[in-house]
Amino acid sequence: MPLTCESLLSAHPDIWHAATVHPFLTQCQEGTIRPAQFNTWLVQDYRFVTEFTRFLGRTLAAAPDQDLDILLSGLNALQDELNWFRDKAAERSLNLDTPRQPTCQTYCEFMGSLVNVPYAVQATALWGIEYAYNQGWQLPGKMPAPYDEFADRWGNPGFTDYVKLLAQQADAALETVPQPVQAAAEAAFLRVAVLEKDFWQMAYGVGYDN
Ligand code: HMH
Repeated sequence: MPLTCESLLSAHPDIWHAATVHPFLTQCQEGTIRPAQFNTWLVQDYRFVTEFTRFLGRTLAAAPDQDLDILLSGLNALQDELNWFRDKAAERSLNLDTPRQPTCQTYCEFMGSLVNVPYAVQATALWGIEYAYNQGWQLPGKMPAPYDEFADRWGNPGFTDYVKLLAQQADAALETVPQPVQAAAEAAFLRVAVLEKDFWQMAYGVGYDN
């Protein structure tokens, strides 16, 4: 049986739950998140997305012809997303040059490590990273302003479709690789899940400090 994205989720429900259900998101939905926490997340996530863009670029470089179209649409969306982050930070007078916190740094280093690995591993990690936000921002239910805009960015139907296509591409890549590469893909998925959980928690470790 080849590994699939679906089989990863059903083999590891607890760790995936911890990656996608967190008080940070519940408090956004309730409108009770403290600005210091939200702003900490926002700045760190911008720093994350700059590195994630490079990771997607490396994944694109290794992709088979038939996957280029979807990955290019992802890169195109990230161009918009980086500009949107800059707008959101400016609205809140946040300094995007704030150093990365250790958790963000660790996550970025992990993505940096996915350079000389088979495409199947990169594609699985890419799907996991995107699906974590797609689920995380959707699961709490409708969010009030100003958090609705954030929930919609990763929860909107177009993004949900994109993440499904990423899963199909990862599944297709996993089908053709030997068992040790499947094991590496599973390890990458688990690492993503832990880092996602830690990333939400990071917002509570420190207040935003300009
Ligand atoms: C931490 N994971 C984190 N930030 C994001 N913006 C995404 C995933 C995007 O899917």
